[in-house]
Amino acid sequence: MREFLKTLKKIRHEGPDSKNPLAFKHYNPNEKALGKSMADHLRFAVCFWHSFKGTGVDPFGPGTIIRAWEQGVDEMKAAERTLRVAFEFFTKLGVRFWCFHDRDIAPEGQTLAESNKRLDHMVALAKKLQSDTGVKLLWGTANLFANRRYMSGASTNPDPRVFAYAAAQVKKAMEVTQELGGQGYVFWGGREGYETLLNTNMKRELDHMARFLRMAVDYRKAIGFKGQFMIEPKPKEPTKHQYDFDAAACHAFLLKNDLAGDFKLNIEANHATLATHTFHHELQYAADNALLASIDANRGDLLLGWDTDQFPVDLYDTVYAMYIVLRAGGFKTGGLNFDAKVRRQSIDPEDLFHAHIGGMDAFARGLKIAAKMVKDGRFQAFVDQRYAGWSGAMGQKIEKGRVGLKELEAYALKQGEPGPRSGRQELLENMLNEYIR
Ligand code: XUL
Ligand code: CO
Repeated sequence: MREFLKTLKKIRHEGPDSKNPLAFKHYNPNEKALGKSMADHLRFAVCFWHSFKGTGVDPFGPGTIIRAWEQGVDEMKAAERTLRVAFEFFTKLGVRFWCFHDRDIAPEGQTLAESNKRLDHMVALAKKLQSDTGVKLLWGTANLFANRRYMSGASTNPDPRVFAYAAAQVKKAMEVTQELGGQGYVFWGGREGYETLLNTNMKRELDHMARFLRMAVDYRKAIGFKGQFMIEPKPKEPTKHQYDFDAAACHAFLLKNDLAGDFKLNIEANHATLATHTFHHELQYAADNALLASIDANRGDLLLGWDTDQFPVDLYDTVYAMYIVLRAGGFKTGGLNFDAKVRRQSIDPEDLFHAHIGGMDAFARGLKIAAKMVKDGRFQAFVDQRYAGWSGAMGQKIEKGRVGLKELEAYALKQGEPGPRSGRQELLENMLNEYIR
């Protein structure tokens, strides 16, 4: 295999005292936490769109990132080279998974038929590269938001011809995801939302979105695709109001439309914060409702307040996240996909390594710390003790639905004032800091 990233070697674990920026300090794939290897716990994936198609474009100027391997060749040759470089990168970084949108790996053609042909060509190459390197596909998806035909949405477009085009694209993207052994398929809302209710029939659009997802479920069954279907919540961007606002909104939509058994969620950190939730709130909601399948690992910036998609380096975030993932039983088909992009000034291929090494080390530390928290059981013991009354006679009667307001009134009159107890937040925050070091 031709090397494009010649100067960059395989990234190895050198331990916490290493000063080598191109080495892992904490991520050690075979090291065990709670009886399972770090690689199996974390299931890292590189996302193709940001890391290999991102150019650093922002609203004030065009891209700043120019990749040498894409220069001086036609767009299909550039696509082939980019895919080869990506697999070289995955291998040198030591990740076991990748994720892509149809249009990231194969540029769109003049017609749908040509786009499909181009995609087939690139999928054949991806299949070969997967088998040469052992890197697997975590999930695939379709880009139903970049082309101008989707400016008013895909499945929620006022024009059924656009709905049909999007359906055709999802059908094909699902087929190629299956061809590549994808463990999941993601539906992120793209432009499914609205800018103004003055031109929008929200009820009709949401019914169409449900119809679209139902068709996808039917087709998955027809072709025997076993991958996990996921919805990725996001509250805004690109539209002012995205329909898949947050985990709870997605859950309600799935329940209403009898789709809850067919979908789980892919929770993205920066989408959670855009919804004015914490990342761990969204993870906990998903876990509590058996909806937590996968994570798009990144972070936002409080001062910017938009979807900056930065690489995750905040230890509190990774500790909280892994504490929830571990207690939810870990990833099955999902993993940690770095849906994150290097900054506009980070123009060298080397920056892609720094970004991923930092993210992987931050999650490895998060995992180690969270595993210790689970093992010690101090936080769990506190919570159990706080709710201990519910295991008592009256608590159980309430939980089992054996009493009503009348019985509770009699009980309260007899009991008198319950007497409040401290929630001990500061004590618990200090205890968390004992672990984060
Ligand atoms: C957009 C986003 C997407 C999805 C896949 O904010 O997160 O890249 O992850 O379509
Ligand atoms: Co995402």
